[in-house]
Amino acid sequence: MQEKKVEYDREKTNNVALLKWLDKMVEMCQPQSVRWCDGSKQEWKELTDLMVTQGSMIRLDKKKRPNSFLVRSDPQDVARVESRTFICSYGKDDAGATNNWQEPRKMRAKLKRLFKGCMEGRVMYVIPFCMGPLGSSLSQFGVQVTDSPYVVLNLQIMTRMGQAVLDQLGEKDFFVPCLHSVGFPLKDGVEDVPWPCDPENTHIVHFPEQRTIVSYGSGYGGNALLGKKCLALRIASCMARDNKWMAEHMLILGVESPDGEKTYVAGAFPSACGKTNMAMLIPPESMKGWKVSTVGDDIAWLKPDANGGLRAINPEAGFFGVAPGTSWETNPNAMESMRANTLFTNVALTSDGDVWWEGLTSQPPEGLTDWRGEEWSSESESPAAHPNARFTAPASQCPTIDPDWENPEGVPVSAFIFGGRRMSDIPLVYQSFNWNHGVYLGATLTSETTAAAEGALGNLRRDPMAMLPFCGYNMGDYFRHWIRMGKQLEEKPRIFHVNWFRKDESGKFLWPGFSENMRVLRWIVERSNGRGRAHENPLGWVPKKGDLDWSGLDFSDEQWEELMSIDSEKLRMQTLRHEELFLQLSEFLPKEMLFERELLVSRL
Ligand code: TSX
Ligand code: MN
Repeated sequence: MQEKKVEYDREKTNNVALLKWLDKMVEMCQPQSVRWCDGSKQEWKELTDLMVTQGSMIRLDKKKRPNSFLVRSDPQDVARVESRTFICSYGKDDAGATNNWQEPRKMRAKLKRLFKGCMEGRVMYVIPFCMGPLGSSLSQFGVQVTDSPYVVLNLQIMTRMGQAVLDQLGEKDFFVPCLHSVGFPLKDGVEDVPWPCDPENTHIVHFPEQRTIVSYGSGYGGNALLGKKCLALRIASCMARDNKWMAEHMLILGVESPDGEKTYVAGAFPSACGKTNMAMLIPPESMKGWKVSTVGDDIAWLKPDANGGLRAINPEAGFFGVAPGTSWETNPNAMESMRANTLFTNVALTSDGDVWWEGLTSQPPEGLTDWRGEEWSSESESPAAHPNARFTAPASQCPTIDPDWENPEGVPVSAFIFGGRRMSDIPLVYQSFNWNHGVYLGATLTSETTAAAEGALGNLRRDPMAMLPFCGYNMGDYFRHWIRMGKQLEEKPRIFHVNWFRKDESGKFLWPGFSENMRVLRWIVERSNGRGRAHENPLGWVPKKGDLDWSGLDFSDEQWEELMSIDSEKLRMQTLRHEELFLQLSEFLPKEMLFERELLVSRL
């Protein structure tokens, strides 16, 4: 095959490093043409029209779901693939035992073979993007090249992108090069398919020292929208370690008290804990004057400020949320956010051109088409929407979006919350005794899984700080970085653990959850502001029933006692037994974590 010299517009930027990188990418991938993306409405229209015409996308009913579209992925390309995600640091120990590692030189050789000619017959889209508000010192630039118009459309919602980014990037500023291909070249008369991909050869690769990302073979979510998990978590966690800030898998929300006091908290929750619902929480009407606002639902970048406190931005501009389970009952703000200008992936299609998924309504409507494009009825064996079906919606459309969500200075964070799904043993809420004890709570974060899964302890799965799949370096060093941040900070956020999912003996949830979580949130912000009462127990500082606001909720003393009870003997045995992850990391584990474990065991 003769290599063609593909020309492209070199006048868009004076950034020599960018042009040099693009030259290399174009020569390697051999696209038919190159298109600079500008993030405009015109571009959105052209690419949605193109995908609809190609049969890759369905325009939803213009009245019911204006300017919104449904995409169905290949059934083999429906989620992140952790087994194909690599951290290619020079040393294996720098990636740590919880990451896949391969020697960078070997990986580069493999990727070169995969990428050679991989964009033949396709357009290479060049997407300059910014994670974080434009003009913020906490933001980071990236440039993604991709052969997927679906990626361009998603990044229009999820990031700030286009010419304004190129202008700000200027000539020498640092950016993260992100190379992506679906791995389906159109050579020798190969016909295109609605969702091109190459599942057999999928690779999601990070080079933390070079701060570069290469992704091949998948067009889905975190595998393909490289600004999100790859840049904003894996690469950013390495930048944060080196430059003394924090890149965390956390929601950010604001709490406003009736007298106008505003407190921001950030929260890490493993999957299936309702993190997006929490980020968009609506307080119960009976708690008059209390308000919650949303800064972000997934990722927080936090930097120490001049006063020794922490300030946070949401590096994203949209929500890439799991659709199933989202409804007007569980999350009205998410429902409002996706009323228009939204991309839906792998949800079901209704006969009147709208979307549906399990949990949206108690009864499915008649005449559904499932996520694979097949007719579906309630007798069908499989769900109508894929369990990992997504909506991509602009954050600006969220009714509770915080007035400061795009403040370049970020928002001041007063508390961290770690949450797990724990059916039987952990109380509703407790506060750590101090920073290092709080780091221990995050490091030992554990959640119940529905099925016996990889890395599971029974059906309990360890997910330290909800970062296990997203930390770009050694987890032991990551805990050490947290401890070091605590030493650096004058005004440390207070640290809490919550559990909305405790059940009684008959299997009934003890806590009503959802809006009622505001009662816990109120106690958390009052504690963080130096008020609010608490009492010592072996796990930490806990509220007595009278320390929470119960206005408008019937909750008996007996229910409260059961919800907050701890079985010291059981917890002690568990602490001693469930050491798998700690042992896996043992030679890198900070001694402070071992001390905290010893202290906990002796308190129990
Ligand atoms: O998101 C949830 N949150 C956080 C909300 C701000 N969910 C859904 C999790 C699935 C991803 C919850 N589910 C929460 C919760 O606080 N709590 C529960 C458990 C629960 C489920 C149903 C009820 C109560 C608790 N229903 C009734 O009590 C009627
Ligand atoms: Mn996430």
